[in-house]
Amino acid sequence: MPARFELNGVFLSGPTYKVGLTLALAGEPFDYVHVNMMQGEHKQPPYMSRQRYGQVPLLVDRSNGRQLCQSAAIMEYLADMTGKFGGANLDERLQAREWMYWDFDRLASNVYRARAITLGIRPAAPEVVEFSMAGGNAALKVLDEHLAGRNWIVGEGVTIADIDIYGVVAFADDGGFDLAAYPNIQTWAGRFEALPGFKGRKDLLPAESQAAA
Ligand SMILES: N[C@@H](CCC(=O)N[C@@H](CS)C(=O)NCC(=O)O)C(=O)O
Repeated sequence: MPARFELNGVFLSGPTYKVGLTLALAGEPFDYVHVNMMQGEHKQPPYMSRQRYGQVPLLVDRSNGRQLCQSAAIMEYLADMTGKFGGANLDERLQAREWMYWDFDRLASNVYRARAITLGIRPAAPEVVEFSMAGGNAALKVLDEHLAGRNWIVGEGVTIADIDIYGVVAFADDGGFDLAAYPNIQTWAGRFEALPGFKGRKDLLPAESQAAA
């Protein structure tokens, strides 16, 4: 029987990793469909009719036919559906959402951009690299200070805010950021990596489509 969830994405993609990680930590098996971005599959009508932005990831919930885009929105959906990682109460849920919006505004934008430039995926002028490094380091400092004396970003347990932000921090090295400068982030990341079901970014998503185990 096919798995309930079908994750469409690319193994190198941070947002795809975030969604796969949420599923893995929640103990939800998923079929994985590789989207051939090199051949522009994500901009073709069959894919765009399911993912209006022409991006990965796309999550299909086969139990009800929903086709969901935007990693943060997908993670909120998964928290609702599984009853996991959504926060212990409304205040925690709101705080988790706040951190996720902050992530895409300040952290992910800079870290993912710096990574894409460093890996040669996106050409850019040196000023863009400087801008991204400065913005990324400023955001890492905010996160590091917030994590002082805390186990998790919100409340006393793991939330989708941790998963979302870990899904950026895991790519910081590639972007040339030195995480040794952020000891609280390093401690938190180690704690996160010890969670049951955790898989690193190089182990979670295959390079090709794969049915759930
Ligand atoms: N805000 C989106 C960002 C998704 C995103 O940037 N995906 C990239 C791959 S990592 C993509 O599909 N890029 C192709 C494009 O934007 O045309 C999310 O979180 O899902």
